[in-house]
Formats: sequence, structure tokens, C-alpha cells
Amino acid sequence: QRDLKGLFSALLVSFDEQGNINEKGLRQIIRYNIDVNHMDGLYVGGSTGENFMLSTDEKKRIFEIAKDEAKDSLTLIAQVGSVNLKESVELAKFVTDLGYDAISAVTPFYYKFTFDEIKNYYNTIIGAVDNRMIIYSIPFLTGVDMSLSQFGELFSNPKIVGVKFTQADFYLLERIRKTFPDKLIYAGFDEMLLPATVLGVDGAIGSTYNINGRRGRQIFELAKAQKITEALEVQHVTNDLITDILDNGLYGTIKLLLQEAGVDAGYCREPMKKYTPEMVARAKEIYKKYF
Ligand code: HMN
Repeated sequence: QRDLKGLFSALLVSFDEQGNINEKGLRQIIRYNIDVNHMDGLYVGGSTGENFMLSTDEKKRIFEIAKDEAKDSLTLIAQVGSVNLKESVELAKFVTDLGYDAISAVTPFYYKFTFDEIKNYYNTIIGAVDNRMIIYSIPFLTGVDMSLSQFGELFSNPKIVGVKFTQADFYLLERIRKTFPDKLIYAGFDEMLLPATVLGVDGAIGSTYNINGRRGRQIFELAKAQKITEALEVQHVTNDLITDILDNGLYGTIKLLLQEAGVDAGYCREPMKKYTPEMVARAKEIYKKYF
């Protein structure tokens, strides 16, 4: 079994102007993450992958392409969560057969599910496969904000091995770290990688590592080595970059930056907006400033 620790890009997907998967471009993004960013792994099918706007067949195609391009060169985690639990189970089986190292599932969203319903959702998905599950907690998008004891209830299933923690509540992060030393915690906000690393996360999963993976690596390694002043310098530059990216439109701008780096990262899928000429021009300036 592969060690699941380290730095992961939440994989971007290249779409053509009609919103169809651009396989060649997707393969180039994967290569860039392997050859240039030197990631430890890829988180496939996450928010960054525009996953919740895709059909089941499209999700499967992306899982296949990522495995085919990456082979065993880095760790692969597949996000299979969906409000359609039957789809989640189907995808969990599909990626397990493909050889993914772990699965992950977002907390079910849109309806106000009870915690018992959420617990049943996780146990059902992971019960269907011989694999490991990482909870994907992102309260600002899902509205699901779990407590320490609720994480504990989910973690009581030994196949639920960790959490991707995309929240800014560092008190809760510290409590989870202290209470569950054997579970894996991934920092989900790239702009807070340094403080999350100081609190002892095992890794990080984020969108901006697709283009800024080398700075992410520096922050992570410096912070683990207790070189906090140096790590903070790199985090400051990173956060200037992330602020510029967020101002210009998150996933679209990362794709435009990758295009400047020679990667055919394509477009975003509607309802996400098409690029405006101003957005493209601004991305070129951002690229010159930071790369
Ligand atoms: C994923 O599922 O794609 C992610 O790993 C999500 C990840 O936590 C990102 N969050 C969102 O995009 C909502 C962050 O990397 C985020 O984009 C970054 O920290 C900038 O705010």
C-alpha cells in the first residue's frame, strides 16, 4: 500500500470551447504536475476538476485518463462524492478497479442531511470497496460543518483514514490533530499551508499547486524543518499570487497561467464564465510577475 502523505494538486481539467473534455490538454496538465511541479500525488475529480458539473461517464473518462497518463509515478486519490449516492458507489468501484490508491468523498450537499445520514453515506461508499477513504470537508461550499466528535464517529471506521480539511478553523484543526494522531489530515487552503503545516498536517491538496507547485513544496518542506521565517517569505509571495488569481477568477486564471507555461489547459465548463480579453491580458501580467 502506498503512503498517502505529501503534496497533491487538485487536478484541473482542460475543456474545449464547447465544454467537452480536451484529452490532450488534460494529459499535458498531468505531465506538468509530474515533471515540473513534482507533486507527490493528484486529487482527481475535486472541486478544481469542475467535477460537480460533469456526467458520470465524463467523470469516469477523466479518472481513466489520469491513471493512464500518471501510471504509478505518483499517488492518485479519486474524489467520488456526489449527492447521488448510487453514483458515488459506482465511481468508487470504478476507480478501485483502476488501481487508485484511495478514494475521497465530499460531504453530501444541497439538502440539509442529518449527521446520521452523512455517516451512512460514508460507510456505504467505503463498504462497497476494498480501499481507503478520505473525508472531503469544505463547509463554505457545502454548508456541512462537522464537530470534533462527529469526525471521531466517522473515523471509528478504520477504512476512513483521513480528512481533506478545507476550512480556516485552526482550533478545530489542532483538536483533530491532537485527538487522532494516526489519521491523515490534508490542508485544503493553499494560502494557509504554512500555519497548517506547523499544526502538523500530513499533506496538502489544492488548486494552485497546478501552477505554483514549486513554491508549495518550499513552504511545506521549510515549515516541516521549523524554518518558519523562510517559509513565511515564500508564503507571502504565494499569497500575493493567490490574491491576484482570486481577483481575476480562480480556475480560469490558473488555466490561463498554465497556457503561458505552454500547457493546453483550455477553458472552464459552463456555467463558469468564458474568458474575457481583460481576464486573458491580466493573466499574462500575473504570469510575468510571478514566474
Ligand atoms: C478540490 O477539491 O479541488 C480542492 O482541493 C479544493 C481546494 O481546497 C481549493 N478550494 C477550492 O477551490 C474551493 C483550494 O486549493 C483553493 O482553490 C485555494 O486555496 C485558493 O483559495
